[in-house]
Amino acid sequence: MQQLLDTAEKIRTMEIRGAGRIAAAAARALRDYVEMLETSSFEEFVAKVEKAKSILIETRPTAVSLPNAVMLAGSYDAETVEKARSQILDSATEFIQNADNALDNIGEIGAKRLRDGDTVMTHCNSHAALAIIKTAHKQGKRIKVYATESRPRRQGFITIKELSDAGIDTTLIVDSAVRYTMKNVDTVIVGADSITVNGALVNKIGTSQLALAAHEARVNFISAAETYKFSPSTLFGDLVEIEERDPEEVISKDKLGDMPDVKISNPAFDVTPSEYIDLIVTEAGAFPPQMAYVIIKEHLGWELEKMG
Ligand code: RUB
Repeated sequence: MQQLLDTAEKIRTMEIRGAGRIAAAAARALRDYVEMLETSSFEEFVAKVEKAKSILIETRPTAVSLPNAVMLAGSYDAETVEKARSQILDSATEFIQNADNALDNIGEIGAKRLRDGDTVMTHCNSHAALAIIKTAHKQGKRIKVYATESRPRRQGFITIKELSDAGIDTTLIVDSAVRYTMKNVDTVIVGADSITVNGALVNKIGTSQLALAAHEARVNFISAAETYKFSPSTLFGDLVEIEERDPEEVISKDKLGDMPDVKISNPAFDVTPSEYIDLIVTEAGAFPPQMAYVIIKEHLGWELEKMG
């Protein structure tokens, strides 16, 4: 259990971050926990596995990849400890493997949308978005990237490191330079924490500003998202909870000093409506956002059965 609690803490504090990494870490933690779980009572096994699942799911509220990963990795229908254990080990291993392959497919599919000489803008740090840019670069296309800083946690610094390590022409901009810079951009590519049934994209705070600026400048706007980033519960009316993080991430109490009455708001994600999204690139193909329902139905049907 201690290992699983450590992973949960790393997700909460963002030592492990990004919807895809969070999903894979949760699947691994659950697999390792189940492998070591010592009990011969099936009731106890079920209770402990369910408890472990909710500990992982409760770490961060916005990325649907987390509950989807825990449900897919932790699925079993056997009614004995050993059979259920072995089904979970298989499900979790399959999820981790599929998630890895999905990134390769997204890279291949999305790279077709980039031409030699294109300039891309990206936001935060998304492995799915970077898979597209890196694949196009490996194919010999000359791609230039503007990466936003992504305050307050500055995930843009991770992005510029990854891009420059890959030998890609990279420029860092502050978040408020997005609209000014958009005139030089051909395509915006971002990741996804959740995609709702009506094709809205929930992603790092500021994403909707990129989308708005891209729309105004007639620039393509693409989200790169594995199918497990679509949210089945939105089909049943649930809203995606936007995580509000510690104000200390924005400014420390010391620096606020003589302004104790000033409040700090630190929403970690925002919502981009489907009208501003040209394409969602998944491992199963490139879809318009209006097809979110079909993706949920075909790829996350297990969840619908459980709910329906
Ligand atoms: C990360 C973020 C990323 C998505 C997709 O937010 O918004 O764009 O999670 O990432 P945080 P990936 O840093 O708060 O976790 O494509 O790597 O899954």
